[in-house]
Amino acid sequence: MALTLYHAEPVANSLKCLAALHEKGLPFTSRYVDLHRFEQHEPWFVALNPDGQVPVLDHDGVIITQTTVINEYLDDAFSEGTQLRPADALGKARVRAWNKFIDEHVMNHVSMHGWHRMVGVIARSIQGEEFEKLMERIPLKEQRDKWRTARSGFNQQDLDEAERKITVAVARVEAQLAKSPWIAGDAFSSADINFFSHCGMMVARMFPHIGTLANCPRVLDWVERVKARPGMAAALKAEDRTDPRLRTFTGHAK
Ligand SMILES: N[C@@H](CCC(=O)N[C@@H](CS)C(=O)NCC(=O)O)C(=O)O
Repeated sequence: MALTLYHAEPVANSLKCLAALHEKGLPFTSRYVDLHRFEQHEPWFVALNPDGQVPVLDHDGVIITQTTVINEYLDDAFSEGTQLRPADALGKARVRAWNKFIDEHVMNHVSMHGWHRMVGVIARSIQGEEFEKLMERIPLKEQRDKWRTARSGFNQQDLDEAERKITVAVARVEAQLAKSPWIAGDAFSSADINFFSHCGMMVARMFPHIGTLANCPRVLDWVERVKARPGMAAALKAEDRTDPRLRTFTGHAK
């Protein structure tokens, strides 16, 4: 059995699958894909994932994409280590509902702020002609548009609306953590990995007025509990080539 994960820095989508692999204690080859050098748009990588995005899982030569699908697959294919979803139907449904909420209503909004603050700096550092050449290689039109917008700067109204949605999501998780120790119930699950990777680990740093002790004490306590898990702690130590100046936005591990 051979597993390879193609991934970038331990944050957001890449962290989601790195954490699942470490939580399950599965041996895997880590293949760092350098987003700063646009390696995800190179032909060899687009041949693996036509969307030109990380992470990608290779299991004995079979390619699996989409983080939530990858994590479900790992849980279905391997019984070892942490079970990322409970065994019962209701427990599974709760985890799935939270993952759907995080994928559809959290991920993109935090990502917009990340792109505005971090990717924008990278995009503006590339000269016009070179930038256009790099854009030509991006397979998804949505991603090409996002790179262009990051270069010129996102609209303030869109940024404000994204922040409003993040406020709603954090309040929802805070309310849930008053009822159960983990997001989807009594056991740690892939929903905890998902919310931590896309929002929890950086909320206090990126959105200091949302991630306050007064506003979401349970979320902040939960962030510490998630970080302290050996699986997550190992995932957070993955290769990180982020420019230290940009790292301050997300609170990357290193
Ligand atoms: N829906 C995809 C999203 C993957 C995604 O957005 N990956 C980002 C990294 S967090 C990426 O590859 N960005 C580089 C790019 O789009 O050029 C998933 O869940 O796997």
